Amino acid sequence: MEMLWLWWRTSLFAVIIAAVATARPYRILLDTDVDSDDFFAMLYLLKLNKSEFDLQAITINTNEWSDGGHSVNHIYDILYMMGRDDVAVGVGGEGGILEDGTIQPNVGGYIPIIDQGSGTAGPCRYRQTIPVGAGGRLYKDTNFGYRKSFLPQGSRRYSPLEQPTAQQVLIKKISDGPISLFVIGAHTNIAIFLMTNPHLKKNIEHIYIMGGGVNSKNPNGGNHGNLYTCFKSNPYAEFNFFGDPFAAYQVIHSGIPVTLVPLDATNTIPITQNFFEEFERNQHTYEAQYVFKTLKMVRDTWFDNHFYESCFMWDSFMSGVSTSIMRNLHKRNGENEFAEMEYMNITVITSNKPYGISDGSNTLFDGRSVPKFNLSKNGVHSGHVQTGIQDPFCFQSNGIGKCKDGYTEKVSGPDSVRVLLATRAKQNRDNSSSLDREFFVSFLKVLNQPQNQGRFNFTSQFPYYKEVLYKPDFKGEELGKTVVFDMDMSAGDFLALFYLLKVPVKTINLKAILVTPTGWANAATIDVIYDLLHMMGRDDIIVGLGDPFGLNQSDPNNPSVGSCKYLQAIPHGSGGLLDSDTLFGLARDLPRSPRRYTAENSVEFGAPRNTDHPQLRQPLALEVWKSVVKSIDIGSKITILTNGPLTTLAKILLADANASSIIQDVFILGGHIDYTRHDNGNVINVPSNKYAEMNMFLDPFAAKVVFDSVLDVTLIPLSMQRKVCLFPHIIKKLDFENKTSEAHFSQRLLTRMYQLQQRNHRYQHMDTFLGEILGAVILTTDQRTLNPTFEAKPLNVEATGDTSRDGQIIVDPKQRKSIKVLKRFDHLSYYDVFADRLADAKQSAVIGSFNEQKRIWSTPQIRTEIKS
Ligand SMILES: *[C@@H]1O[C@H](CO)[C@@H](O)[C@H](O)[C@H]1NC(C)=O
Ligand SMILES: *[C@@H]1O[C@H](CO)[C@@H](O)[C@H](O)[C@H]1NC(C)=O
Ligand SMILES: *[C@@H]1O[C@H](CO)[C@@H](O)[C@H](O)[C@H]1NC(C)=O
Ligand SMILES: *[C@@H]1O[C@H](CO)[C@@H](O)[C@H](O)[C@H]1NC(C)=O
Ligand SMILES: *[C@@H]1O[C@H](CO)[C@@H](O)[C@H](O)[C@H]1NC(C)=O
Ligand SMILES: *[C@@H]1O[C@H](CO)[C@@H](O)[C@H](O)[C@H]1NC(C)=O
Ligand SMILES: *[C@@H]1O[C@H](CO)[C@@H](O)[C@H](O)[C@H]1NC(C)=O
Ligand SMILES: *[C@@H]1O[C@H](CO)[C@@H](O)[C@H](O)[C@H]1NC(C)=O
Ligand SMILES: [Ca+2]
Ligand SMILES: [Ca+2]
Repeated sequence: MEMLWLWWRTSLFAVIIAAVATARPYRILLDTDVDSDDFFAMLYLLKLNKSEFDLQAITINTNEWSDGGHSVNHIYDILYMMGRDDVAVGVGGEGGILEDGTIQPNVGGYIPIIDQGSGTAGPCRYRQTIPVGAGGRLYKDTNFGYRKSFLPQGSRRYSPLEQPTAQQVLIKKISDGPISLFVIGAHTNIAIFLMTNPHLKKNIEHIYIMGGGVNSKNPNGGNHGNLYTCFKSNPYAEFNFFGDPFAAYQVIHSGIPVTLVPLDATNTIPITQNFFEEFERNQHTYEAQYVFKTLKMVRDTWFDNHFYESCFMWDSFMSGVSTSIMRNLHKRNGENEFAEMEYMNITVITSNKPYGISDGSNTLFDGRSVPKFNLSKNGVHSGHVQTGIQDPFCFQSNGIGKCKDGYTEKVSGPDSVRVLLATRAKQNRDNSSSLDREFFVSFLKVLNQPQNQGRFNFTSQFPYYKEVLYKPDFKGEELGKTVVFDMDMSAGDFLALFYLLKVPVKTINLKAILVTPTGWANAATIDVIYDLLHMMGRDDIIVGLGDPFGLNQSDPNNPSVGSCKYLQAIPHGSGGLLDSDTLFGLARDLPRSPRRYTAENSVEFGAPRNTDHPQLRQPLALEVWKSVVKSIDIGSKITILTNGPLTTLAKILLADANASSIIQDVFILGGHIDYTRHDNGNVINVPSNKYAEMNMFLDPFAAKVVFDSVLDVTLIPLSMQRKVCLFPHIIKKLDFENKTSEAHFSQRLLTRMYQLQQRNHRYQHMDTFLGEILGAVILTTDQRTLNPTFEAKPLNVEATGDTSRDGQIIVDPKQRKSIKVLKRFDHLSYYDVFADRLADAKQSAVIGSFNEQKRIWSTPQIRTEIKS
């Protein structure tokens, strides 16, 4: 009897185990390029029942639509809203691929495999098809402005050298057990992982991909692909595959089962007006609100008048199709609720026929006796590889491009792979509904369901949230000379800005900031400037965003895209854009300004249509310039300090014939002159160019326009900046009691930069940023303090298009005009001058930090008075 009972109990136990095993959650890792559509996909996954689908990790692909620093914080915000701080997030990495093909650990995925060298600086062969500014990365990095206005902020954030890398996260999560990969960006991260960890492939059950286009026809023009900025050279590719065709090939051909949701299927699920309106009526959760807001801004800023026909559910549709297939795995042919499926044999084109040539376009073969990665000499990878939007190889006289890089072509034979492929979206089974696709119903249902709901948005995170603008009242005060600060947003520029804000207004009247995004940060970093101004109680200072391309760098046929000929000298990863974008991870500690970058726009300013709040539109540099000119008294003039490339100033000179007559003088931080053989410039990633300085190099044509103008120019050259680059000195000087908030923040920033410099060679050049404060100090201190002396020299800037010489400055006696050059100053007092200024209680921060703001927004109090 007892034996029988025991037997009964164990078999019941076995039955329970079996039930649990089939109902196991599917572990999912999502690799994303952080486009808007990616958030729709991500939130859809996060809303599903976690005991069915468990999103374990997100790795960020930084080849295309967004930048690393902005992306990682953006994803942290989403996960925080959704109560999912447990989801691992990986971005970047400093490893490279050696000349012999050895893939080092932690390759960052910033650069496609074919161009990946040893660092994170490099060209933009494929990425140049994506707009850098409005309509592209600027919109994605800021989520049209909603990232800061809507998403709550938790404690996770990017932090230099501490952020888990994409490869670390992939290795960890795939080692932990069976997992499915969802890939909704370019394939660099996943390909690098597969190439370096073949022994872990067995843990990857399946790879689901949004990408490619096999029998697809783009509704606008009938091309296979969707590279709308480059149909004339490549009408075949789809963006995700084009971002790194060689990587996509590696993934598709990895032997792991692949399901593709290509353009064939996504082209059949356009975001219709009916769906849009139904969504507008159904926003019952924060995440639904957030997605709708974003989608609406995508619509309102859409480049043509065919949004409802030409914007599709891409990544979100893929997340629906894939999870539905996973629920029906017992069926053999990918049967699912949302899409018709078919098996097809395809490949990914990575180079163009004829194969086996060597024409300088293909770094995997050119100039090598053994091709990189041991590729076959006359194989599919050995042809011409598209070099850019204007690659002459790709053009044909009929106007239809012939390059196929990134195309998922239907092929047969040994070099083809059988994949399961979605061919079209299924009709809504309920034919009385206004939603014509089954997936629309699911998407709205899932986003609005009460399960796994977002906890709050930014304004509801804090019960006493209030937007306050701090504007000082200078009435009755005597104001000093009008100054406009033109910065490229490197860490040193932010320190210089603190300094300028502390100089008494009776000495200088800082009226406006021009942001030049052709240097150390991208345009989205403009938000950090707003935050700093808010902290310092200077929401009155207007900020103008400059053009994202240097002179002669945008594409003549399509100015929203272009080359990165000079900008490629700046690393994407550590010590480069990743850190500049986030102010070395500290930008999130600044209080949040109600002012922020927004994609809001109006017809009046050339937008295709008005958005809801055109008054919030971000002013452009030229508009800000004009408004400063208008605001000053007749007869008075403007002083300009430039701390970055001279792009914005040159464009002002070219656009406004009166500008030079209203500019008193210009102080330019940059340029390297009077060097000797051992005194190199600082463009370290272009070794052939020994003597250029970064600000000149990044836009040599602009520098030439400014140098050749009639302006009264004073140069603060590299040799002078190098006299004031001792971190320990300046950090120590800032170490006084009762620090002002700005001194405290500056000291933290400098300390962090100094520690990074000591810890890792990617941060060797940190002291370059320290010297950037010098321009602001020289401009605003009187003769007695630093005792500066200047000499006049006839100078010429090299600007011919040759990157091994461009940006160098030559003393040229034939030059009729002379430029004042800072020759000497008391550099020992410099640190005191800076520290004393920041210590001064006058013109100090109005609100010290985000933490202080959180305290105010969490406690009931009347706090309307404004310090000044
Ligand atoms: C989630 O799935 C589990 C296991 O299938 C089930 O027990 C639970 O009720 C589901 N939760 C919801 C909210 O549907
Ligand atoms: C946050 O959510 C609340 C409540 O749904 C809403 O009223 C508010 O507008 C949202 N905040 C933003 C910035 O959209
Ligand atoms: C390349 O191929 C050669 C000859 O087949 C082989 O000896 C060598 O190990 C291979 N190298 C790599 C990196 O696979
Ligand atoms: C399709 O690809 C598979 C490999 O995935 C191959 O075995 C098969 O022969 C191919 N079929 C055709 C018709 O080429
Ligand atoms: C909708 O479907 C029902 C049942 O399949 C069918 O009887 C009806 O004619 C359909 N209506 C339309 C408008 O297609
Ligand atoms: C660069 O642009 C300027 C102004 O747009 C033009 O005058 C000049 O010819 C261009 N130079 C080159 C090398 O394209
Ligand atoms: C330049 O100045 C003249 C004279 O003050 C004025 O008439 C003209 O409109 C100005 N041009 C621009 C572009 O501002
Ligand atoms: C710092 O502040 C405290 C409290 O406000 C004050 O007692 C102290 O004297 C201050 N110290 C200095 C050096 O100003
Ligand atoms: Ca994507
Ligand atoms: Ca700078």
